[in-house]
Formats: sequence, structure tokens, C-alpha cells
Amino acid sequence: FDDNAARSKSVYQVVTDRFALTDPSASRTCDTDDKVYCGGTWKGTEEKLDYIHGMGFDTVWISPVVQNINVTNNKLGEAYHGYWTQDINEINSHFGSEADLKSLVDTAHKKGMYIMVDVVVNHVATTQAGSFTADSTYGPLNVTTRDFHSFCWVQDYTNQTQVEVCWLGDENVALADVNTEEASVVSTFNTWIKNLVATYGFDAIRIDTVKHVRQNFWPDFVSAAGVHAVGEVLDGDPAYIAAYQNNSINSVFNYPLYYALDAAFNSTSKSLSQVVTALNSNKQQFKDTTLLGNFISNHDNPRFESHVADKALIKNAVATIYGVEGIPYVYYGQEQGYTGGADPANREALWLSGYEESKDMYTYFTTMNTIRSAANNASSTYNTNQATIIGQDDHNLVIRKDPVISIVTNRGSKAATSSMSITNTGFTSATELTDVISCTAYTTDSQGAFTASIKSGLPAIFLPTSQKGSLCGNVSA
Ligand code: ABC
Ligand code: CA
Repeated sequence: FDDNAARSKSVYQVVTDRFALTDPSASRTCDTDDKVYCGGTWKGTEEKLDYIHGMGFDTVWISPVVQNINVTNNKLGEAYHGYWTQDINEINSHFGSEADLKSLVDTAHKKGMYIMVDVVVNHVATTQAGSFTADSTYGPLNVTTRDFHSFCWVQDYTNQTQVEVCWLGDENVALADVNTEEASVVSTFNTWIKNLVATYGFDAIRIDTVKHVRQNFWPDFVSAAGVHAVGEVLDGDPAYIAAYQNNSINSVFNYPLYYALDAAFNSTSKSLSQVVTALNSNKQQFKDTTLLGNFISNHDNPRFESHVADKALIKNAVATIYGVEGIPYVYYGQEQGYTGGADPANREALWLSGYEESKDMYTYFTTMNTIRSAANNASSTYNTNQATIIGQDDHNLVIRKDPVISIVTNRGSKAATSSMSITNTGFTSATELTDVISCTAYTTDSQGAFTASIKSGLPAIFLPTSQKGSLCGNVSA
């Protein structure tokens, strides 16, 4: 799909090795501290597409698929995450065969779902930091002096030249930095991505380590891919990230909002004003905030649940990424209540959960995605509308993104019931509304306003009752 179609998508991120085994009834221990392959495969992911679709996600972001170095390092383990590229022209046989990968994409398409593949350009991996010599095992990148930047570590992240031409990784596994200034390397990658997308029928790509490659490398790469691309520019500064959206990749992950949400919803004593500050500065810096990838967890950061136990806070953080403009990205395991901390602890095997579809958060994501599609069905501009904050105090935000109004709060599950007068709703008088979280009906007054009730510290999300679809069944005021 293209950028425009991407706006209506809802993405579920898996770590292929940890998401599902080929035999769905099998189990296998998986100690995240070991950092080794645990056995997840593309076949396993294919078997579990209905589990993902059942929550209303239509797009699945899978780990990088290319062949990785086959090492077991004392400190860093194995390439189970897929980011230790060896040969871009081969696939990672730990995850299955080419036929399995094609089958995953084909089956997804039959179900009306899409596959987003993670891709790495910036580096290949080696255990020989300073003395790395490329050879034929690195596929097309086999001439050391032509295809790689000379060795130096990225040490100073404020020095952009160093960020681009020096190496990531460490003495255990060095990430040999690809010479993306070299014309033959550029054409190798552009041809590769075009073929990769065409061969498997991928619908979108997630690009790794975007800030470590010169900004003007990306536009040709993205157009060669020919599908929607979202870039990882891991930085908290909106101006820094926005430059990538404005100059090279239309969609990037919303790290500024992530940091604000993680800080604001992690306890009942924090102020939500930092979320508003982040949203406002994003609007100033980014050319199109409706194409930002919103998330509250991913494979690089401690799960939100590793430091927040209150379900109400978790649900409000999630409601915020759905309530504002942008494309929601949800990291596998959140629906099962996983709590892993920093990498590698946040990459738990999902088969150990039993894939229970009755879990509270599984149902909650189903609700979130159902609201999103109801709003999409009701309004052709829902995806291109920016959110505005129509009410605000330290612990409550009222987010309006027509035709949905969300109240999010960090008062926590022990909070007493409170009420809030909601004005400037955009609704006309006598409009029947439903809070689709509590299934409570409201009717707007002569000004289009109403008084909302906030219970148990949960979010309240209002849709015109005529547009709520199947949510809450029949409710009446
Ligand atoms: C392994 C171990 C880790 C160990 C590490 C050294 O080695 O598992 O325990 O700590 C893959 C694997 C990792 C593996 C690495 C290295 O490879 O998944 O498990 O770690 O072998 C992407 C991917 C990521 C992937 C790679 C490498 C890149 O999403 O999964 O890792 O292909 C940088 C990169 C970013 C990269 C990230 C892991 O590292 O820019 O692309 N992610 C600052 C810097 C960032 C930097 C970040 C973390 O620190 O500015 O550039 O990201 O090191 C904000 C600031 C930010 C600041 C953050 C922390 O705070 O504004 O600037 O980010 O407030
Ligand atoms: Ca680089």
C-alpha cells in the first residue's frame, strides 16, 4: 500500500523468532537472557494471523528476513532478531524457506491483511571489528574498501558525520558500516529492495537505522520499494526527526510522543501537559503528523508494563496513541500483559502465553481498532484530520479528532468518579453520543456540549451513536 492508504492501517509488530512456532500446539522454553533463536517462524506467524486479525490489526510488521551471521557470541548471543545482516540476497533459514515467506504474505492478503517487512541498509554484521574483510559470504557487498566505511565507532551522537560513517555495535558484534555514498552500493540496494518487495509481495517496509545513512540516500530507495515506508530515526528531538520526514521518508516513528507518553502516564502524579507540548511541537516541526507511526512499546525499549502496573494507566496511554493523528503500532505481547524490561527482556516468546483471546488487553485492542474503523467508515477525512486538545488539566486531556472525542486521564484506577464539561465538540445540539468504553449514552445540549463522567480512571471515548457500529450493542440515553 502507499502512504495515503497507510493512514487507515493499524500495525501489530512481531519479533518473528519469538512470536509463533511452526506447530501452534508445540511449546519450547525461551529464556530471553540467552539471546538465542527460540524457534519462531514465518509459518508460525501465518498460523497466527487470525489471532492478530481478531484484535482488528490489519498489518503485521515482521523482523528482517535476510540471512544473518550464524554465530553464537558469548555476550550478545545469536542473530534471532534479524538485524545482523550477512547476505541481503539470501533469506534467514531459521525463519523458514522462501516458499514459507511467500505463503505468509499470500495468506495475509487472502485475509485482507498486509505484511510490512523490516529492512536494514546501514550495516552488515561481523565479529571481527577492526579487522573486518568482506568476502563472498557477504553477497554483493564483497569489496571491503569499496563497499564499507573504514572502521571507527559511533561514539558521539551529536556529531552527524560520525553517526553516518562510523560503526554501530560493539567489540562483540560490530556492525560494519555500508558505504552508502558509493554509486554501485546505491544501485545494489535500490535494485535489491525493488526485487524483495516484488518477489514476496510485501505491502510496506520499516527501515532500520535511518539516521545512520545520509538523508538523501533514502528518497530513491523508498521510490524503488514502491510501497509505504516508515523510518526509524531513534531520537527524542522532533526537529531532528522531522528533517527526515520533510526531506526523505514521509513516515517516521513518533519518538517524541513516545517519550512524553512514557513519562506522563507512568504514575498518577505526573502532569499530562508534556503530552500536549509534544503534540504541539510535532505539529510545528513535521510536515504531516498524520503519517507518524505512534507507539508506546517496541523491541528496543522496555515495555511500558515493565514500569507501569496500573491497567488504567496502560489503557490511557494506548487510548492516546489511537486518539491523536498518526498510525498506531502495537508491540506483540502487550495484549497478553507481558512486562519485559530493556532489550533482551522485552522479547519474550508469545507461545508461553497460550495466545489467550479472552485477555482484557486483547479485548481492549479489539475495541481500539473497532473505534478506528468505525471512525474511518463514518468520515472520509478522519485519517487526515489532526487532533486538537479541547480540554486540559494536569490529569485529564480531551482530544478531539472528528468524529471521535477521547478523554484520557492519568488519575489511575483508584480515582473517584469525576465529571468534566466538554465544549467545542463539533457536534450539533441533541446529538446522541456513546462512550464506547463504558457503554454510556449521552446527548449534547443546545450548544453541542455535554458533561462526561470519568470512572475508575479509565479513558472515555465518544462517538456519535449513529456511527458507533457494533460497539456496545444497543445503548440508549
Ligand atoms: C545488542 C544487545 C543489547 C546491547 C547492544 C549493544 O547489543 O542485545 O543488550 O545493549 C539489533 C538488536 C539488538 C542488538 C543490536 C546491536 O542489534 O535488536 O538487540 O543489541 O547488536 C535499530 C533496531 C534495533 C537493532 C539495530 C541494529 C538498530 O531497532 O533493534 O538492534 O540493526 C541506536 C540506533 C537505532 C538502533 C538502536 C538500538 O541504537 O540509532 O537505529 N535501533 C540514543 C541515540 C540513538 C541510539 C539510542 C540507543 O541511544 O541517539 O541513536 O539508537 O543506543 C533520547 C535521546 C536519543 C537517545 C535516547 C536513548 O534517549 O533523544 O537520542 O538515543 O532521549
Ligand atoms: Ca552508516
